[in-house]
Amino acid sequence: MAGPSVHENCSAVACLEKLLTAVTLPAMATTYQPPDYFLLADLLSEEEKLIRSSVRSFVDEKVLPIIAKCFREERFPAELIPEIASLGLLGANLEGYGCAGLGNVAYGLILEELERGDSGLRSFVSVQGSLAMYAIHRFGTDEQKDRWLPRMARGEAIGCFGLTEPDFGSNPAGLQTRARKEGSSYVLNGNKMWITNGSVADLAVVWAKEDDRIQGFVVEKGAPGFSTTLQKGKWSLRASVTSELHFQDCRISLQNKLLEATGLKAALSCLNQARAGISWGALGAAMACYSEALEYSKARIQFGKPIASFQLVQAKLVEMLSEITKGQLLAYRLACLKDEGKERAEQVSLAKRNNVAMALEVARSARDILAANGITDEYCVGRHMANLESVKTYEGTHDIHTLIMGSDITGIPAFS
Ligand code: TGC
Ligand code: FAD
Repeated sequence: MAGPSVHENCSAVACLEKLLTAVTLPAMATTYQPPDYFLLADLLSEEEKLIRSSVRSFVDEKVLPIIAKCFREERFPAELIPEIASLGLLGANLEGYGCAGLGNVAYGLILEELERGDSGLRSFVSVQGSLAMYAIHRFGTDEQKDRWLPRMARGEAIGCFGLTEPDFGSNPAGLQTRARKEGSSYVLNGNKMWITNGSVADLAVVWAKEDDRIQGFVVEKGAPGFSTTLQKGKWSLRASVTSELHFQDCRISLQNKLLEATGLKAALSCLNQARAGISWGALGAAMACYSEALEYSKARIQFGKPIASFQLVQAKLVEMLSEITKGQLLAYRLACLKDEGKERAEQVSLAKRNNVAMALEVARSARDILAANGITDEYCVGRHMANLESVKTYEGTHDIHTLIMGSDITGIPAFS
């Protein structure tokens, strides 16, 4: 299998350099003090710290000033894509093809910072890098990789990942989308639903059954018989594009099959990548909520004192910080296991399940501390709380991850 060209390696290095030097550019001083009770920063390399600060500055300067308005208008801030790409954040832990080739701790820190801004932004980057690019990187032919990955890393081609269908969410094995070979084409029929980036994507990685075997295909925007419908009216992940994909006698070339992506296992192995990233992303949302609640509690006076002086408020803050700290250690260790190639899918389930449920509880507690102010979009806690309801559902619901772990520890699958 041919590796990436010299040119592509050079652009990966350029991405990384941009990421590392971004912090030296004139930047708005961040006032954000993330909780780090167990000195996790001591475990980070200088490179990881620099990457984190550059993404932190990007979020402070470019995301936070606009995100509440985007959420209100149910609009994904697509204008940020070029900068996200030029910082090397797309497919950042993939090797070659213009990708930054970062380790999983650095990649996790990127997702943590992005989700501190908004889960929708992290979703965009997760779907592009950990689902669509990863699927092509792992299962694609050399031609498919050369055609798509450099453009996807540069943000010039946007990808989506179509597994879920209207009648098959938690149980993708039953999916109904069909692919049949006809002459020099595959003909696809079926519908996908809840697909992040769907309506803005230049290519969709689509999972369909050929002779009852699940296979991966790349369907390009404009393919005859392929259309999308934007799903509107969400009260969660409003700053993210969610769409239905429709395939009606959709004709694609035989070359668009992901030859190595055979069986549900292939699709699920992509999910492992995104789920691991979510375990970091959710921390970012939780840390933003905790920080906002802590500041608020010190400034808000009731009964003549800051509410932070009341024991019940302190108990909430302590609970939030304790759970965040445990979640940080979990995500860090998972990333190290991934770097060593030792992680198991069930460990990924534990981290995704724990950290998302934790973040949702933290967001709810923070909203409670902000009380009435917590339901307005002047503060971030309500937006994060609403977003995390989706994050708890996608990439395997909380309960599906419970069953995955239950099956692992007892040896008895309880899915059906
Ligand atoms: P089961 O028989 O258990 O497994 C079928 C084959 O797959 C293997 N396998 C895995 N391989 C890699 N990674 C994993 N996590 C794997 N889990 C299972 C398994 O060993 C088997 O291999 P083989 O060789 O025997 O064929 O399959 P099942 O049909 O019983 O289903 C198991 C279950 C329920 C856990 C699975 O279907 C599941 O995970 N369901 C949840 C579906 C889900 O997570 N969908 C996510 C859609 S994408 C998305 O939500 C993107 S949101 C993105 C964003 O905006 O950020
Ligand atoms: P269902 O599977 O119908 O589940 C309903 C309830 O039943 C849940 O509580 C579930 O835990 C429970 N349940 C189901 N089976 C069992 C069981 N065996 N035992 C016990 N309880 C069970 N999908 C994609 O393919 N690509 C995407 O990009 C994508 N993006 C998304 C973005 C958003 C904003 C959202 C909300 C979803 C997205 N999804 C995407 C879909 C997501 O993966 C599914 O929603 C998820 O897998 C759950 O499927 P479902 O909603 O059909 O719920």
